[in-house]
Formats: sequence, structure tokens, C-alpha cells
Amino acid sequence: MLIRNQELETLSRSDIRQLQLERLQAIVFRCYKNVSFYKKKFDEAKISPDDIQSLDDLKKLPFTTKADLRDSYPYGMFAVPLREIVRIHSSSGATGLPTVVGYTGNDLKNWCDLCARIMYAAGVTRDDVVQIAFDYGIFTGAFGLHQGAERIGASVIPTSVGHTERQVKIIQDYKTTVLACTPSYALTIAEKMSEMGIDPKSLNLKVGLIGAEPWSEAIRGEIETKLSIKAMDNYGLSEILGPGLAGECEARNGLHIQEDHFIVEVIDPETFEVLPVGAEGELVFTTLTKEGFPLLRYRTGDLSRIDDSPCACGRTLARMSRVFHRTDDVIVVRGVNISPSQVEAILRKPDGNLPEYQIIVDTKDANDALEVLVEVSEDLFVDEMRQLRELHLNLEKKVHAALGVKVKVRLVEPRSIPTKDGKVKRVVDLRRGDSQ
Ligand code: DLL
Repeated sequence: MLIRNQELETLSRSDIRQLQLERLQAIVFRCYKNVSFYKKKFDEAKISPDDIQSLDDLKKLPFTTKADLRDSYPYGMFAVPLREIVRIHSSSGATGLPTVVGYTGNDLKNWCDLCARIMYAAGVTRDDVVQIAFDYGIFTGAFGLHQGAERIGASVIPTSVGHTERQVKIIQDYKTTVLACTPSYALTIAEKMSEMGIDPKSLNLKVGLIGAEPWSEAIRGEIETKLSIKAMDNYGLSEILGPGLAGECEARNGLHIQEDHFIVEVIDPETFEVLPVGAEGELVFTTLTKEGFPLLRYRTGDLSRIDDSPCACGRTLARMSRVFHRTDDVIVVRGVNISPSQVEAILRKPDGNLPEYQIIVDTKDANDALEVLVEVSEDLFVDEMRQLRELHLNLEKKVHAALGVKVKVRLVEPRSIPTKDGKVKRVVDLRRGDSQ
């Protein structure tokens, strides 16, 4: 079994909780002392850091939301002076101001260790050649996994995203064994490989470190077959850390959360009630060790469930299920609640594969207008115009029948739906000012 930090990843549940409590008390105190936002919130709610005597007391603390981070743009919630910050990243800010995250030297060290942990759990060792096909820039994906791979002692190739033909050449010539990228980019690489007539089995690739956007078991199957690799899921968000927050082990039975550095809660996004272990709801994270940008009870908007039962790999860290949807994916169109899962149920093909799609809501003639873009495969575009027309009509009828709302379906070419940081945004609500 590949466990990088044997001691911390296999603590008994009661030792994890004890460590979390000690760290929580310290970070709550630091937030109160150093972040005016938290001091104000605590004072308004008449809470003091001394009120945190057990992990259950976490419930007493206010939530932190993305809107709070935007209100403090850019540095208002940093807990240390800027001269202590050695790295700054930010989210893409698709729906407004980006959120800005600062790391101290210690934060970078922890981030690096945690990325190394999730990569090691996915099977990466010092013998590997790791190609990082995430965008190198202000997005956390590339730098996070880059430093994790270096910490393990693997050889890192920082190709960044794009120039897909060159990526494939590098995979072939430099004998890449691990590919780190989004699920959609993994499929783009696979497609290019097939165009170039390269058999993936002739390559050295063995593991894909796939994350940063929702993907399904069906997409996993497709990536694994087309690239001849084991595709492992990893999850994170810039506000909390970036990659390194959670990742799959070889048991592939959920993503282990680095609970010695973070507390996870699951809440009902409507009532804010904390849900019992196993229930599906919104993930809420509290950072326990971050110095530059600590966050208490940060609402992620991501829907998942937690399992803290023992894992076959020997780790005791709780696992989260795959994230498929976000709370803000649910949209109300002409009074009807619509979630991407309803659209997915219609788009999913009999073999389980799901085409890339995007739901766009706008206002037309004072009414809500719903449009669904669906990417169809290249061969269909070229060969089968009649089939295409039928597909189009069928989809419009089916979506209308299922949702009860008239919808315009637009079939588009593969890879034509715009991405941000390499990710497809499932729902674009132009009424609330989202950009495409
Ligand atoms: O995507 C960090 C990351 C980089 C994670 C590389 C994994 C690998 P953000 O750009 O802030 O950070 O986006 C975070 O992306 O709240 C989820 O909605 C979604 N997301 C991230 N990983 C996954 C995943 C990075 N494995 C937002 N499955 C999160 C599903 C994911 N959704």
C-alpha cells in the first residue's frame, strides 16, 4: 500500500478528532485576532474563540461565503501582512471578481506535502515522469501538482495546457508515465493521439491524475480505454488550497480528505443544518493550518457525501464521493427548478457516455429562454446530416417533455464549448451576469 505519511494518514478516528480540535482552537483564535472580517462576525454573533471547546462547537461559528471573499477583494481576508506572503493565486472569477489567495512559506510547504500525498496515493513514485498539462498561471492546478511531484522526486515536465500535438509527441518521446490534467483535456489528448495514429498501448503512460472539474465513471472508462491508463480523481479548490485537498487511493472508493489539515462538514444548502455522515449536501471546509488565508466554515457550493468507514488502503482519513454538481447549478427557468442531472439523464448515450454540454439561460422578450449546447462527435458532423437533424429534434422534444420548459438545443462541434482554466461551465445564467 502506498501511504506517504504513514503516521498522519492512519491515525485512529479519535486521534484525528483530537488533533483537529487542537488545531481548530488555534486557528479560530488567529482568525479572530488577525482578520477583521472574522472579528466583526464573531462580535456580531456574540461568540468568542474560547467558546470552541469541542469539535461540535464548530457549529457555533458563522459560515464564510464566496461573496465574503469578493467583498474583501483582493487582500482583505489575509491573516498576515503581505510581506509574509510568498505566493498569490486566484480563481478565474467567471461570475464576478476573482477570489485572491495568498500562501506563506509554511503554507507552500504544507501544500506541496499534501499534493505529494494525493499523488503518491494515486500511484506516483520517484520513478515516474509526470507531465503537467494544466495551465501554468494564476490557476492553482499546475503549480500545486508540479511541486507535489517534485517533492516525491519524480521527473516533472511542465507542458501546461494546449499545443495538443506537441503534448502527444512529448508523451511519446519523453516517456511520460503520469499525465495530470482535466478530464476534458485528457479526452482531447486521446483524440489527438488517435488522429496521429498512435496506439496508447505502445506508450509508457500508466496513471492519469484527473481533476479540477466534474467527471463521471463513464468518462473515467473512456479515458482509461483511450489512453490506456488508470485515471485517478483528485479534488480541490483555490480558496481552500488548490489541488491536494482530497484524492483517490487504489481502492477508488471515494477521495480521502486531508483531515489533519482540514475539517469537512456537509450541510443542507437550504436550511444550513449540518447533516449526518453519509447524507448528501454541500461541502463546507475549515482550514486548520493555513497561515496566509485561513477560512472558517467555507461553503464550497459542491455537492457530495462523506464516508468515514475504514478503507481497504489502510488510511483512516474520511472519503468524499465524487462531486457531480454545485448548488448554484440549479436554475429556475420560468418558475421551474432545473438541474444539470435532468439534462444529463437525457443526453447520456446507451453506452453510458455523456457528451460535453452547457446550459445557457437568458432573457428574451421579457421571458426566460433556455438553450442547451451539445457537442456531437466529429464523424457525425461530417457523415450523417440526416441523423444529426433527427438527433436535434429528438433532443429538443425529450428535454421539453422532461423539464416542462421549451428549450432550444444547439448541436455544436467537438471542443467548441468555451472553457475557463480548461473547464467547461455546465450552467451559464446570463440573467445573473455569468460570462460564457
Ligand atoms: O480546480 C483546483 C484543482 C486543480 C483541483 C487541479 C484538482 C486538480 P478552482 O479552479 O478554484 O480549483 O475550482 C474549484 O472545481 O469547487 C469544484 O466545483 C470543481 N472541482 C475541482 N476538482 C474537482 C473534481 C481547482 N475532482 C472547483 N471533481 C470546485 C469535480 C471538481 N469537481
